[in-house]
Amino acid sequence: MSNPASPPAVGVLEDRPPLTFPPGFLWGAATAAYQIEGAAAEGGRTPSIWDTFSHTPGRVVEGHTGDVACDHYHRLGPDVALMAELGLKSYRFSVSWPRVQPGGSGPANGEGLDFYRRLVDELLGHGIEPWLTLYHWDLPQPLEDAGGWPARDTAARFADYTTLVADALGDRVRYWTTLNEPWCSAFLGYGSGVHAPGRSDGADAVRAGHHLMLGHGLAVQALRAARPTAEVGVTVNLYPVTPASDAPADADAARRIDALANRFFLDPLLRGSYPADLMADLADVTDFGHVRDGDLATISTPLDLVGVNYYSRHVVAAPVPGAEPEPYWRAPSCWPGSEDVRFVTRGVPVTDMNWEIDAPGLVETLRRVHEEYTKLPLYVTENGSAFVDEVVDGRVDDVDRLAYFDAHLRAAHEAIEAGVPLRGYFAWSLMDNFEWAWGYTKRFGMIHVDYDSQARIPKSSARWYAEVIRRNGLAAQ
Ligand code: IFM
Repeated sequence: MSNPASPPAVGVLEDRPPLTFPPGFLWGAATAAYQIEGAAAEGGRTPSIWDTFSHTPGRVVEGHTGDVACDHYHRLGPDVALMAELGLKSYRFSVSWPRVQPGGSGPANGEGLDFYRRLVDELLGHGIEPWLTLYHWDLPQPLEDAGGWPARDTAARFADYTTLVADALGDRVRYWTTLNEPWCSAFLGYGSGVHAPGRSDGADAVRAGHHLMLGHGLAVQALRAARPTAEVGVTVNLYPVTPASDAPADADAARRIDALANRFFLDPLLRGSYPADLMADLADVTDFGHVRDGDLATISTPLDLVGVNYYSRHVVAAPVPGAEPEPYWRAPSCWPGSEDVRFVTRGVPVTDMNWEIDAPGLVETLRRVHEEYTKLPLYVTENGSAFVDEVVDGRVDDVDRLAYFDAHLRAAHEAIEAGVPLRGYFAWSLMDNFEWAWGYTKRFGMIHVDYDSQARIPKSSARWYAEVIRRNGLAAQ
């Protein structure tokens, strides 16, 4: 996948009307433990699959690791003060499983839990609502050694870990999400292997996806038992999938990718079943023998909210016999059973990840979840863009990122006007951080991080977002 050094601008902000969001709209920003905390070997923390993966030569660009990251573990106070300066109403963070339950089983590590107690207390002290994600990809390494997410027992371990966190933090955290983006954990971690643990087996990816959702269902039940008043949900990353042409074969390619990317998760979580067409597409990959009686009822345990992460759209076309696959999707594939589907670029502006910028896709996605799946409150739990930033005279004028946020907030507002019960929006990300296989080479933050000095500089987008929050909406441009 090529990544242009200077991606095209999204467009200038002009002639745009002011928009106001509903009262109480939850304006936030998000991060994840391994991407920002650092302190990888401190306070009793033991390795996760991402420590092992990032320390394996060739896995992460330039050999970057999360050992130090943004050193947030040691900078919690000033970082929360920055959030307060921006006026954030909520902060979405994840708990590092190997920090609070080293090894992934057994008793809690008090020192690890204390870090999150301090974080939550600091947030509450500044009037910022903590939003806790239990799993943002950092599986304790011993659980991977025992089989990882393709192994059923990992789901039970996840529920035990959830109880430890709920007992420690349930008195002060109202909003909980179990998993972040299970598609990535399953299909990038065990399918293409471009994410930790770096395994490549289609059947394992499908099993991993099922056990992640089973773990989610068990975790919801554990949370409800420990904290009946908690607001509990899950975060899925969704894409509109569009056929490249009107040809029936392209429509079928879109159906297949939609099944794997979206419906693989939405249907079990919100309808309690796997889509029949998905199971047929995967017939040569797995017989779904790993699905046991009662699993789908557990997976679809009722929720209080659904989190949607939205970044871009997939445009796809039917396989061309004998053609080379697109480089990004070259085998091993993260699309088991549909490896030959072609991902097409339309020539529209892209971010530094080479992801097409498609704000209308957010309206489509939110409407689809609301109209086809659930009447529960929805939250955009991540949305944002990587661009190449330059520090000039101590400032970062990230107009492209700002325009991306503006366009997507307008889309979020359009969805609300269309009847979607969208209750909040979390910008990804609060600060630049470890972007997984891309290491520190991609910057998604509203706050610039100098990884040598750990100095933070709020970018133009951060100042702009602070004003959006202050007004509860967008000013006229
Ligand atoms: O950085 C990631 C995040 O961890 C999960 N959602 C997508 C972001 C950008 O790739």
